[in-house]
Amino acid sequence: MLSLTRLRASFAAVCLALCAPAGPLFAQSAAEPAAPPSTLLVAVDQRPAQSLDGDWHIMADPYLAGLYSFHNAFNSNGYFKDEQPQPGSKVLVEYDFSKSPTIKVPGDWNTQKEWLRLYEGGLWYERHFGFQPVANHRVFLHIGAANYRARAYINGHFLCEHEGGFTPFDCDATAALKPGDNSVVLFVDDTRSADGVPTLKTDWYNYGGLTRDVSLVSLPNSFIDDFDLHLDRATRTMIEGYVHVEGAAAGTPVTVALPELGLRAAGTTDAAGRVAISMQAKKLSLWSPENPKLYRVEMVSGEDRLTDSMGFRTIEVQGSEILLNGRPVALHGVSVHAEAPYRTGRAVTDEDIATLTGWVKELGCNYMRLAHYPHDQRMTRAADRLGILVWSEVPVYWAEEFDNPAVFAKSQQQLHEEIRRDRDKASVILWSIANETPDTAARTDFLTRSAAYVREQDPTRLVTAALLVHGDLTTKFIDDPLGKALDVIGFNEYIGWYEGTPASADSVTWKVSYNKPLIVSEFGAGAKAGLHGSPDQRWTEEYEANVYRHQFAMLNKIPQLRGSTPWVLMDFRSPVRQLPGIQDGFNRKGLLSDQGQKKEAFSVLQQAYKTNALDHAE
Ligand code: GCB
Repeated sequence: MLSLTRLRASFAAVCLALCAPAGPLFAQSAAEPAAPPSTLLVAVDQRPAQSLDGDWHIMADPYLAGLYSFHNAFNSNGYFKDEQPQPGSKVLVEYDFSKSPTIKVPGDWNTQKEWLRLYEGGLWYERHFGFQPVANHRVFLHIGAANYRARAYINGHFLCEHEGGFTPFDCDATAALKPGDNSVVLFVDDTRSADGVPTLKTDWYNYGGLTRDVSLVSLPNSFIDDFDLHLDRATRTMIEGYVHVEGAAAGTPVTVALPELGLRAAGTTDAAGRVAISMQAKKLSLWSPENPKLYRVEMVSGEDRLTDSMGFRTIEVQGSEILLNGRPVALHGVSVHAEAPYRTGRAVTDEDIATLTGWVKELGCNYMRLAHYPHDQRMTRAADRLGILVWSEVPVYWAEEFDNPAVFAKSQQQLHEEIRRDRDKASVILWSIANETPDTAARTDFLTRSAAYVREQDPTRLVTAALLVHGDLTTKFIDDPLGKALDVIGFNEYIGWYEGTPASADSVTWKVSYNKPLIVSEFGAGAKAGLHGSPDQRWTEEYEANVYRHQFAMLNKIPQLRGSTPWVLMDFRSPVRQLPGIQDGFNRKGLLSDQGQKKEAFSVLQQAYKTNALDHAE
C-alpha cells in the first residue's frame, strides 16, 4: 500500500507534469507565468497546417486533481515543504498517458466511450507529434472548439486557456516547441455553470471535449491574422474592407488579388498593422442561393500568403423587406442542431455536414438557422458552396445572468470569435445574439449592447434574435422591447404543441409592434418516427404534419413574415426529454429521426416551400 506521504508526492508529480506550473482552476496564479501573446487566426482551414487530429490519450479527472496545486491545498501546516517536486523529477506518478485509452479528435467524449456517456467534468487529452522548427516562424496551436473550458500545454509549458465551447482559439506555441518529439496536453472541462454562456440549463446535450479540428499552424513572424472583404451595399461593384498583418512594421506591403477577375489591390500597413482595401469589381458574379459563386482571393504580405474562397453579395433591410443583392428575398429555411446523423454526438465530419446539408437542400431550403451556437466551420463553408443562407447564433439562451458583467464579457468574446471566423462566408447573413430570453430591463440592456457590439464588429450583416411572444390563442403579440435593437425580428411559437391544438392556429391574430422583417425562428411538434395515428394524436407523425399545415395557414396571414425555420431538421439528444418509449433522451421535433427516417412533416414542409406557401416577399 502507498504511504500517505508517497501518495501525496504522487499527486504533486501529477500536477507537475500536467499543470506545469500548478495554479487554481482557470485563474492565473501568481506562480503561473503569463501566457504568451496569442491571436485569433482566421481562415485556418485554408492554410497549410500540421493536423493533430486522430487518436489522443485521455484521462477523466472529476476531482481536478491535475489542476489544483496539492501543496496549496494542504500547506497550512507546511506538511509538503520538503516534497516540492523538481522539474524532471521521476517520483512515483499515478497516471500514464501512454497506457490510457484513446478517443478521436475531433469528437465529443460522450459518444466515444460508454463510461463517459453522462460524464460532465474535467478530462485530460494527450498525444505526441513530431515537429521541426522553421527559422523566423511563429507556431500556433489552433483549437477549432473545446467544450467548454480548456487549458493547453506543450512539453509541460502552459500555453493558454479559453472559455466558450463553440468558437476557435489559438495559443502561441513557438517557445514551448522543440525539434523532434513533442507532447501536447489539453485539459477540457465541460462543467456547466450559472455564469457560463450557455448557462446551466439548455435543451441540448452538453457534449464535452475537443469537438473540432486541432492543428499546428506555422507562420512567418509577420503574418495575416485577420481580414474583412465584402461588397459595398451602395454600389454592389466595390469590394471593400481591410487586411491586418500581425507583427508588421508600419509600411509593410500587402496585396489582395482575385485572379479570375484580373483584380489586384496593393497598399501598405498603418501603425496598427492594417491596410484598407478597395477594388472596383464590375464583372463580379454576385453570390446568391441560385448562384453560389465563389472566387479565389489571394492575400500576400511579405512571406505570408493566405488564399480564401469567397462569395460577394449584399444584405440589407428596407422597411419590412430583406434585400439580397438589392432584391427582396423569402427565406425558406429549417433550424439545424449540430447533432451527428445516424450515430448521435457532435456533428464533426465532412459526412455529417454533407448529410445535414443534403436534407436541407432536399427540403428545398435556401436558408437555415444554425441553432443555438456557432457550428463547425465546415458547415458554413458548405453553406457557401451549396447556396444556403445562414442565421448564426451565440449560445445566449434562456435564463442567462443578464446583470452579470462577466457574462456579458463572455458573450461578447464569443460574438467576436464567431464573427472573426465566419465573416469571409457570403452565406452568413444574420448574427443572432440570443434565443428566448426573458423581457427584463437587465436582459434588454445586455442584448442592446450585444447588438451594438455586433454592428461595430461587422456592419455588413443583419442583427437578429429569437424572441418570445405573448398573448392567448386569440391574439399574439410580438412587442418585446428588444425588437428595437434588431434589424430582423425572429420569434418562436409553439401553438399546437405547448398550447392549444394544431387547429388553434387558425383563429390566432398576430399584432406586431415593429415595421421590420419577421422570421418565425421556431414552430413545431414532437413525433416519434414510425408512430402513426390520427392527426389529433400527440407524438404521431400525423400530428406533427397537422401542426405544420395549420401553421402555414396562420403564418401566411402575417404580412411582414419574410422567413421561417421550423424546429427542427433532425431529432437531437437532450437530457431534458425523458418520456420513455417516445423521447428516450431525444427532442423528437425533428423532420427526420436521428437515424435519418423522414417523418410525414418532411414532405409537408417540402411541398410548402415548393409552392411558396409561406411567402410574402415575392
Ligand atoms: C425552444 C427552444 C429550443 C427547444 C424548443 C423545444 O423554444 O429555443 O431550443 O429545443 O423550444 O423543442 O421546446
